[in-house]
Amino acid sequence: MQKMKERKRAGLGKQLAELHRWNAWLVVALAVSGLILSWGAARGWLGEGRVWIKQLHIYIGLITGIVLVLYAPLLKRHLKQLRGRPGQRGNLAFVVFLLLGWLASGIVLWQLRHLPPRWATNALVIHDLLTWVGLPYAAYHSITRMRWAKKPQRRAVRSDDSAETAGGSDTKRPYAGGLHPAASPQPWMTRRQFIRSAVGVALAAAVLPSFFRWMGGSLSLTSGSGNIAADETDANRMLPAPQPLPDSANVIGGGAKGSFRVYTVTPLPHFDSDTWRFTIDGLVDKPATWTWEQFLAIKRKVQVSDFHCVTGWSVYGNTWEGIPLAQLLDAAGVRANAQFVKFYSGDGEYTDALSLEQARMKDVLVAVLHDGKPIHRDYGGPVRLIVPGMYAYKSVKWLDRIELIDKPHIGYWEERGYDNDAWVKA
Ligand SMILES: Nc1nc2c(c(=O)[nH]1)N[C@H]1C(S)=C(S)[C@@H](COP(=O)(O)O)O[C@H]1N2
Ligand SMILES: [Mo]
Repeated sequence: MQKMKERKRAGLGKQLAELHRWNAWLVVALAVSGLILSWGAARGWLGEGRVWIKQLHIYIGLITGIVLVLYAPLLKRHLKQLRGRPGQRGNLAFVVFLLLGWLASGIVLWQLRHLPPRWATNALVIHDLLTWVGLPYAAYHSITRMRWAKKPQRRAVRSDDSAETAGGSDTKRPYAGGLHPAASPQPWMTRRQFIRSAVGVALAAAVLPSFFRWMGGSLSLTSGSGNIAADETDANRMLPAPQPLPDSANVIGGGAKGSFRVYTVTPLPHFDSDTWRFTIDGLVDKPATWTWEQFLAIKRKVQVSDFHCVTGWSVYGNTWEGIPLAQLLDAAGVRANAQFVKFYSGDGEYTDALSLEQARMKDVLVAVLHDGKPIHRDYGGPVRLIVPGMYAYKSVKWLDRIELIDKPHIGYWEERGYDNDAWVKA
């Protein structure tokens, strides 16, 4: 009877150890791929690889779901095994909570094209928040459990160590070594405590600054503009500054909610009104090139719209001011054989395209101001395209040329695996 119980216990221990190992490696793989995906500066040189890494991240995430399913029937016995060890039970509960949270929010992000954007917005906040908390926790957990961190060096440590594995407080437990602890002087901190604190402090120092920066940005869904502080100097030198129309100056959208993540596939370019030019050419009757001052003389309109990135973040209620694309097209006189409109970024790399019919939608804007202010260089200023009905990879930053063409053009990200159909489902 006793033996059978023991054997059963050993079997459970083995299964749990196996699942724990799997889970640990999956979390490492998810952490690495996830951090790469969130690393804005790597977008350009990763190119198509980014789309692959995203697929990989999704598949690995789904595998953690399988590990959780395999674990579920063991949960009850595992908890029983951990009776009287509140520390370890707490750890278990937290890890399961993390994994379920990552999985659920990850599935929403994976399927975001079929869901309302608000779902993805919330799922991304949850996914990120769990990552901010969960990754340092996982790092702490694995570092402090490594053999060298546990290895007792002195007797005084040993007593603490055995008490610790039993779940916390270092009193009550009978002393495991030969000597009574009182016989040797107690160090003010055991090796184990020291290592734990050092690891904790180091991780906090490494993570907290960027965490607070993220809090200030991503979580400030209610605070005003998603753009960086107004006094932050703009790398562009565009003079004179565009004067906002009243609707724009009054920010009729009430101020953008959420924050833009700065995306670029090249080093951030910058522009000077002395050399900046804007061109419309290709299959038009009246190709034209404008200087900044001439461009500012073109009649503009104000619109309020939401902005959705296909990676899950959105900025709601942007007050954009700019030239409706249809107006520019009409002025240029689109020829009958033109079928598509190609957009060029002044970064020299990024392009995208719309069909003529899409380009003539009335909310497609060649934008110059955001929430009453010139568009900051980081966010595509002085001039960027805005296509509210589609994911923002269509919204070319640093737009400086529009070309009318008769064949489809595959844009920068579409060439690297993004869907040419960029419609946001309402
Ligand atoms: N020139 C250029 N335009 C671009 C991009 C880019 O990398 N380069 N990224 C696109 C994508 S995927 C998004 S989500 C938005 C991001 O705009 P933001 O950097 O102002 O947040 O710009 C779009 N336009
Ligand atoms: Mo995007």
